[in-house]
Amino acid sequence: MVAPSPTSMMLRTKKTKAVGIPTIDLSMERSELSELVVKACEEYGFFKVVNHSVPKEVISRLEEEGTEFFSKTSSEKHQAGTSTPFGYGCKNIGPNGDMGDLEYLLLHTNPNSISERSKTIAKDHPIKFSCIINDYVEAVKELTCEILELAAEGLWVPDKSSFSNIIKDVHSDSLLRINHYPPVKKGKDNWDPSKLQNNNTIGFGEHSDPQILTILRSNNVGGLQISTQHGLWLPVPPDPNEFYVMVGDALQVLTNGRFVSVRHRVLTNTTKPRMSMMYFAAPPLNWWISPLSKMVTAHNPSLYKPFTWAQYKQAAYALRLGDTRLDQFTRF
Ligand code: GA4
Repeated sequence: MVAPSPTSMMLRTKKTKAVGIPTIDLSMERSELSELVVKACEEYGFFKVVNHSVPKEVISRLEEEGTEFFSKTSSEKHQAGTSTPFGYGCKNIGPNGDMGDLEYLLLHTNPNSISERSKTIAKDHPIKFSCIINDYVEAVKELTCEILELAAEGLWVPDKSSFSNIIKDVHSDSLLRINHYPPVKKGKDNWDPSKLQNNNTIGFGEHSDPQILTILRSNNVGGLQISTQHGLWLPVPPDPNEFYVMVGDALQVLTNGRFVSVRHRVLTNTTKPRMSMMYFAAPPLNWWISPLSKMVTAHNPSLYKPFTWAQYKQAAYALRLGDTRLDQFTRF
């Protein structure tokens, strides 16, 4: 078998322009880094980061907890609370009938909320569980702030903390999600050709994330795909040691459309279980979201009406998963 080379992960568009997922090495020189972050956020709204600061043990401990939780019986898992929206969910995504071939844990990252949830998710070791979640959230939040500061520098925003301060707020509405996609075997019950994508079922349907930034890590099983600006679905190679970064709708607004939120989906594997963990970095509920003044000029007027994060969430939860929610808040 031939080992995959970087070029083998690239696709070509009709005009033979190579498209591939940007990889950003965080140990590089800062000025170069900030330019690369901006470029990736503009072109893909998606990139991979390597040489990040999140300790390996912090990641592996969360992975172990996730594996332990999802191996429980269905009735034990349901005791973690129904996902409306927080707790354990199975197949249902959101309140409007969206379904996927997955199960998940969705948690608010507020430490009090984590401590309460731990009592039902990990009944026999709630304190250990909440420490593992808090350590992961803190480490990934730090990585998120570093990336947001690089983005602000690359955009020449005068205060490089303009984006990161939003998620550092103690009332930030950031979330942590652990998704488990059991393998889906070909069988007469689940193999309806009209519901298949390249012979796989849909684990999590096409959507963009409403928040500022999503930091994703998965085990070694693929399935994630991103939609490029050329309308191609690009498979994302799994890498358990590194993180993928996704621009969310709120960052698209803060940059007045210069960065694009990435549409993505997950297909199930036919033989292996995929587990992924996402940190969704969000503003506090009462935070007003509108383009930073640096991003608005006479030639480039604000594309969006101001709205609070609570208003945006309300709009998101009133729509289907795949709907484009920003349309309701555009000026033109
Ligand atoms: C997508 C990103 C996050 O997973 C999430 C999802 C949320 C949910 O599963 O409850 C939503 C979805 C997500 C976007 C539109 C609404 C809300 C399901 C849904 C139909 C937790 C989030 O914040 O938005």
